[in-house]
Amino acid sequence: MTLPAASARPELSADATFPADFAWGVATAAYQIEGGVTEGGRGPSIWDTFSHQPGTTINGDNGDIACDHYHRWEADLDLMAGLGIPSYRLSLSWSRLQPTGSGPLNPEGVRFYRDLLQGCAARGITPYVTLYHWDLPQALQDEGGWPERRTAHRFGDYAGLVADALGDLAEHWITINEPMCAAFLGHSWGMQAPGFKDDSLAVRAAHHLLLAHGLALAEFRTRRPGTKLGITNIIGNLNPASDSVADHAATEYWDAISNRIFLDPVYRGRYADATVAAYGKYGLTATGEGAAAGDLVQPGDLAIISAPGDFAGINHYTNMLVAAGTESTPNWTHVEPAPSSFGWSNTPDALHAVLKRVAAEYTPLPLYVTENGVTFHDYVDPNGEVRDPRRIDYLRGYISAVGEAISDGVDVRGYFAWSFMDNFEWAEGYDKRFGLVYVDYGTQARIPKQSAYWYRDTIAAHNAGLYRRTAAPASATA
Ligand code: IFM
Repeated sequence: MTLPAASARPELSADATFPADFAWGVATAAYQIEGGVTEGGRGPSIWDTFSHQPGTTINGDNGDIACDHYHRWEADLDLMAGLGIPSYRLSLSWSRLQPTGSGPLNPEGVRFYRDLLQGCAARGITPYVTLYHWDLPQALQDEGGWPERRTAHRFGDYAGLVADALGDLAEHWITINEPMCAAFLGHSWGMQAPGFKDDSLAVRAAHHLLLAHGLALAEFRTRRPGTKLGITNIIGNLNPASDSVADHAATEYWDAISNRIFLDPVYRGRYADATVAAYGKYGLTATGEGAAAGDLVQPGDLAIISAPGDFAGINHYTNMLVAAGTESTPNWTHVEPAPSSFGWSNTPDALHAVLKRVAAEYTPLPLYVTENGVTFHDYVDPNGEVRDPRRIDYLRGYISAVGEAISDGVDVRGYFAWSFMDNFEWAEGYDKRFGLVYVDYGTQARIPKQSAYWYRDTIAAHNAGLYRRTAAPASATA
């Protein structure tokens, strides 16, 4: 494919700075793009099961074929390289690598990911690899899934095997993507796999996902001491809808059960009092001190969960106004203006605020924005082009916000646009298009959107030294 020539220098905020080696990237996840769900010895995952149940996804969509990346990965990497994108965050399908979630790795799965990661290297693309992006092997779900403690240990075992089999091919490893969604969207809100609506299961899943993170980190530390490790959390920016005491209290409550439930244990080594106040009824305690056998939080769990990582991954999409409602009913609204086709806002200051908050309140570790992006009703125009000026506006704002946070002293090392290409957006199926590259699902043609060229030119402008540079901070490791 011949790509259009670079346009004029894309403008970012004059207050933005970036380190010379800033990681400019795009992100995807296995189930959302791979397809090939019965090929290469892959076992079923909870997303295969869930998406095949009537009424769970828009239009009954599923990931059986998705972007057919399993067969088209070479052309996809060629396109990425052609767009000058130097970093790629991808995830491994647990059930492709270990079909039932225990036992030895599947050699065909290992071969696929070794080829993929070596394919990145061959094209000068640096991979950032996520071990778990929501696709639990169905066999482990049949034994109770994340609400069961043993699943965390299965994940630790899996991580150790992956470290041995693939750990030489990437430096940066993310243990778990967005435990908030895996736990709560999957076990409390019922809108994602495995589709439960039970807060107690969600809280148990949350703790075990965090424990799984810590166990995986320990396995990698032992087997691949040179790798850089971290967990990715999705962090919303929450503000009270009014000055009322009730709205402030509601905001703190939602912060405790959506953000702090994952940030505090990893970076402070204990669950916040506000989180325990909300979920103590399901067995959550601050540290597990004095727990009896069988209690949810065991002595030692928080030490495992808070073992030092090398970076913190932040996914950010939404800015929310929180109004008092009932304890069990979210009463928040996304902030206008310019809602996406998801109804999400275009409010870059929210990302700036999240980065500053995590750095100020939680960790001195380098931060990576491991996902950020937006959906619109993109379409191919009669000239065969996909014009998405609102996505360009969104990216310009959010990338500027990252650069401004860096200028303010926050150590941000990279930004990964979600997503490289349109893909299976979970319960929203193929209805929501997040990609920089348009996917025609009928033909599997890839058509870079205007925003892909804008991103290419932004990266090129950075490489040419057209944006202000930050010296790399001395503090950091990753
Ligand atoms: O598509 C998802 C991704 O899998 C996890 N983070 C949020 C994205 C957009 O909803």
